[in-house]
Amino acid sequence: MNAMHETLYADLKLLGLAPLWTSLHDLVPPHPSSRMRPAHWQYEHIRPLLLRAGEVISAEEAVRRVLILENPGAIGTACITDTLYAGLQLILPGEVAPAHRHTQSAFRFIVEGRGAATTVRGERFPMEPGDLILTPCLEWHDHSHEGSEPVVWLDGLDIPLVRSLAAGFAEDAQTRQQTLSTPTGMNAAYWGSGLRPVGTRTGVAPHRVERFAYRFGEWRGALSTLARSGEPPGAEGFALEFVNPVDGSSILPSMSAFCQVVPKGYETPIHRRTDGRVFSVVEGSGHIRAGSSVFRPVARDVFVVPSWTPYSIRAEEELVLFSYSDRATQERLGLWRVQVDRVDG
Ligand code: GTQ
Repeated sequence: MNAMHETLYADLKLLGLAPLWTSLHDLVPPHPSSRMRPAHWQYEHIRPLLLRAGEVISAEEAVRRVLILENPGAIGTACITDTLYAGLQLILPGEVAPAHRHTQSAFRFIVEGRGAATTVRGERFPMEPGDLILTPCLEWHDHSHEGSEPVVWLDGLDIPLVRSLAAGFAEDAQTRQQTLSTPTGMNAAYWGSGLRPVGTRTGVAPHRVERFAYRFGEWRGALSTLARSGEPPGAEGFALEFVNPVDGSSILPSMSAFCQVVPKGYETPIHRRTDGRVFSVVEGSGHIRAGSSVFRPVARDVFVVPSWTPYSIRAEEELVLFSYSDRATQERLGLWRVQVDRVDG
C-alpha cells in the first residue's frame, strides 16, 4: 500500500465508504469459510455444573436456567453454528419457567429425567427422554415440573439467525403459567399420526407449524425396524428427518431435525455440507472425525460440525443420534450443498 492508497482510503472512510477490492475474497469466498470450529461437550462434565447452577439460581429467577454451548470459535456470541444456538436447560421438581413468547423458533430435545412438561398454545406436553417438543415463532410457552428428579433438555433455537436479520421480538406473559385451554393429547390427535384435520383447519398456510411434539417411542421404533431390516445402511447409516405434517417440510421454517442409527462398526463416508450441524448422542458411542478434530462422544454428549467441515461418523457401539441444522433455511434460499470427499474412510 503506497501513500496514494492510504490517503484515498482515509478520505473514503470519512464519507462512510470502503474499497471493495481489499475484502472481495472474504466477502465472496471461493467456498464456505466459517470461523466456527468442531467441538464436543461431555455431559458428565456439564451435569455437575448444571446442578450447581440449580443451587445458585431458581428457574423462576433465571427465567430460563440454561448453560449455553458456545462454539470455541465464537466465544461471547451464544452461537454453536453461524446461525444456531444450543443450550442445556435444567428444571428441578416444583419449579416453573415462566410463560413468554418470541419470534425465535425453538425446540427442546429431552436428555434426562421425567415429570416435567412444556405448555404450548394452552396445551400441556409431558416431556420424556428422547422426546422433541417444538415452540414455534410467537407461540406462548412455559415449563413446569411436578416430578421428583432433575430434568435436562437441549434447547435448539435460531437466535443468531434472527439476530442477523434484526427481527427479534419477545414478550413476557401476564401470568406465570398459561391457562390450560386444550386437553393434553389434542395436538397429537390432530397432527401426530400421519393424519391431519379435515374441515375448518385445512388450508393452513405453508410453513405453519402445528405439530408440537414428536415422541421418542415413535422415532426410535422406526430406527430399530430399519436397523434390523438387513438392508445396507445409507451414507449416514439409517437416517430419517422429522417432518412438518402441514406441508411435508422441515419441523420449523428455519431448522431441520434428524435422527439416525449408525450400526456398530459402520463408518460414514467423509463428507461435508453447507449446514453446520449439532448432534446429541442418544445411545451408544462414536468416533467422530471433523476437520482435524477427533471426538469420542457417548450418550447425552453434544458435538457440532460447522459448515463445510469434512467429517465422518463411526459407531463403536450402535450409535443413535439426534441432530439439527439450518438446512431448512438454506434449502429455501437455494444454498444447500453436500459433497462426498472420500468413501473408503
Ligand atoms: O425456553 O424460551 O435456551 O427463550 C434460550 C432462550 C431457551 C426458552 C433458551 C429461550 C429459551
